[in-house]
Amino acid sequence: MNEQISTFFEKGPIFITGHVNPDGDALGSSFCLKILLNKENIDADINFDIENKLPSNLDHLPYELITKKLQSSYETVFVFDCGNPGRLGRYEDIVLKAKNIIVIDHHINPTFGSLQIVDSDAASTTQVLYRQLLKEKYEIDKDMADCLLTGLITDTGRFQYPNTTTEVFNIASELLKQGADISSISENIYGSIEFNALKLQSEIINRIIFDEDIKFTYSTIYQKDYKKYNIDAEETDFLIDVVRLVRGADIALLLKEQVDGTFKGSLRSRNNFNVQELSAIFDGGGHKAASGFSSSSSQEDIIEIIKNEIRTKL
Ligand SMILES: [Mn+2]
Repeated sequence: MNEQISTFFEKGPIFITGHVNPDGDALGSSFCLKILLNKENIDADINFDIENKLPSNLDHLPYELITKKLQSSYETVFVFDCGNPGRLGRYEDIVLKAKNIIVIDHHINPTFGSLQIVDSDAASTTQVLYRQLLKEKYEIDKDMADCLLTGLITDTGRFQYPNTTTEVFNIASELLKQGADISSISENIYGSIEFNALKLQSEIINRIIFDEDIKFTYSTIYQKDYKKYNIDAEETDFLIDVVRLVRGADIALLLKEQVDGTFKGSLRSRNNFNVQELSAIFDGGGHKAASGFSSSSSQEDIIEIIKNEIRTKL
């Protein structure tokens, strides 16, 4: 790939975005580019389709850079951590109408983009962006390093998932040299949970079911839980990691009831089981170790479908 992203820096107006309800990787990579463009005195708008508000445990990222009023169209868009345009939410049209669509990602085979800078073996999109910035000889300052490290931490489950390669550690090491503050970032993401979110966690733990035969563990969050504990849905993303803790469970599912009664599912695997294939049944996406989907089927049906699929793959 000889294409340079810098070629497109002059082809404004520019818009930067990532997948709907962005996580640490989508936000980290997007904000990193935004900071770089600011330093280069290049105008760029940045925003995401967010259901409620941006997650508080990622608010070490420069949320203040979010663009309040967007233009109606853009010449160039940069899309981070998003494998298909349907995951852009309300920005799908604005992205697909742009002349230059630059997709920087680590999902398997993104389905769009006039230029794709993609490595599905990379642990995070920030890893892909880091390599690209290095290749194009950009200097990475502390603020950019904090953004890139955030994606690396969250998408490797704090350097624990099988995608945690020596390159991941080398990049993390370089980012620390640039001043990235790993301890305060980690503390913000994992070390402090809203009191009510912690109480909600106890309910989710109570509901965990462990199907030992197929090494499958799952639990559910209902709308009534959000009300009871006065919590926004985006503050509960970490709960899948709690469901995943059960010893002997290789596959974990957290179902999250939506306002309209449908469900969103988050899947994680501990071994080499490919949970992306489970999400694909519901047209969802993601990676081998972490994936997600939406479904209007009943809770019971979703769980049954997943159990059956696991059985066929054992
Ligand atoms: Mn990612």
